[in-house]
Amino acid sequence: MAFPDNFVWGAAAASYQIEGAAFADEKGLSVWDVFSHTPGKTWNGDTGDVACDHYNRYQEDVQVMKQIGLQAYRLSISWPRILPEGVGKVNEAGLGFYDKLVDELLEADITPYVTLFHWDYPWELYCRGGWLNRDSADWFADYTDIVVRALGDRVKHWMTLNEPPVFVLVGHQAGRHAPGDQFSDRHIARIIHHVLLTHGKSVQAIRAASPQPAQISWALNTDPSIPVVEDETHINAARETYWGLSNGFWNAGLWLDPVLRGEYPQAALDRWGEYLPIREGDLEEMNQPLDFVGLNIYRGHYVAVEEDGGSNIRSDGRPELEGFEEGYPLTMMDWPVTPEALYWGAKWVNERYGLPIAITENGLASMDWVAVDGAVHDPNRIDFLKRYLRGFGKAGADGIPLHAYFQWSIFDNYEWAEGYRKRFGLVHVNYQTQERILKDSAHWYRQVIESNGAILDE
Ligand code: GBH
Repeated sequence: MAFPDNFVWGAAAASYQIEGAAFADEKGLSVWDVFSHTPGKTWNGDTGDVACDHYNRYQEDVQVMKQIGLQAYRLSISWPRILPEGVGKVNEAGLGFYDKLVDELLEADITPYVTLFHWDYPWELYCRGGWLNRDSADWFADYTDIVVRALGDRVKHWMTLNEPPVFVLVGHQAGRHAPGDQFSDRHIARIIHHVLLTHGKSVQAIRAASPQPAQISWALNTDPSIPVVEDETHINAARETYWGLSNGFWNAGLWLDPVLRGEYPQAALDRWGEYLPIREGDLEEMNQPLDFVGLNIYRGHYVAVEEDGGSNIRSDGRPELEGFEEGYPLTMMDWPVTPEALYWGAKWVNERYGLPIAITENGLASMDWVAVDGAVHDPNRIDFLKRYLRGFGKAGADGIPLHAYFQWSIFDNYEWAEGYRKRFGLVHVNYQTQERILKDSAHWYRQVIESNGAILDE
């Protein structure tokens, strides 16, 4: 059996990418509100001010999810909607939105999987040092407590942070995402330590506040190494590449070892130890039991072993891909289609930590064809999802415990610095009219769900 009987089929989205209503009902500013309104930062100057207007259309949107037959929906909560200043006074209107959304989902028989933070960091807290400030862990734990007290009677699946390497590195090192900083390694290491501490404190806050046994994880982005030949030599080389620290701060072990083993990888200590502000007890705080590992996977990197015994890995940890990636189809993000990524991602992480695996995001941006008959044809999306899902099913057939799969994304939405030009949805959104149209892939995904993946073999 590739997909177990209790496997969960879902789709995901995130607050700033779909809600709109960026200045409504006393919501505070997030770093993304400020960044997207800064000239030159996003494609076409696009902002999330309106996005899919999901804040006002959530009832209709839940009906769309129901039509697709989703068993679960992964949403995120806007921290400054709940706490306009990040800490302190609670905004009941903001909390009320998620309260109603959760009820609407349960009414439709869709299980909410709630991510507490998907990048819309409170501007007020950024002004107090943001992630550089060690207090950020306690600020987040307080916020967690408020949300879990409000929703925990109905929500039992929680994720703390979405893609910590991306918001830390793209937001604070490359500066291409909010808040747009370009810090040195010293500051980045400090931020990473605080983010890991935040995760651990948040997990503890969830367990303490939840009135029912909660299922907890986070959503870590990772680009798995894939052996180009499935023999022992290549598999070992791919494993070594994956856990080796040649891709620096992006390395999955840097993020997962503290959380699941209570220690930084030795190579990370050798490299950044003097920058990590480790205090007594920090690693224990980070190392809280999780119920599954959530992985966001869009692509992998092929690993080849050369005749002299070396491999094709460059100093930045990325394989030299000439001859492999060339000729591979690229998605509209220019990421190559590498369907084995879900198999190897599940395999590497499960063999090291032993936990069930959820794919918390997977999908692609594609050029969709809005036809004269009103349908939206997206054959590339069906092809992509089918091949990636077969890879994930293979992991299940190999005995790896699979928990869930969340397609990214239920709707076309605000693709951060790329604005609205990149469409990831199962559902097309006409941004002029806010009309939603199910793409061909949505109809296809409905059948995948109904058959618990059996149609993938056809
Ligand atoms: C996710 O980020 C986000 O969680 C989500 O909000 C977003 O809309 C979605 O994915 C689509 O972008 O080596 O140049 O080929 C994606 C994080 C990290 C995935 C880098 C692709 C490889 C880029 N990405 N990764 S490259």
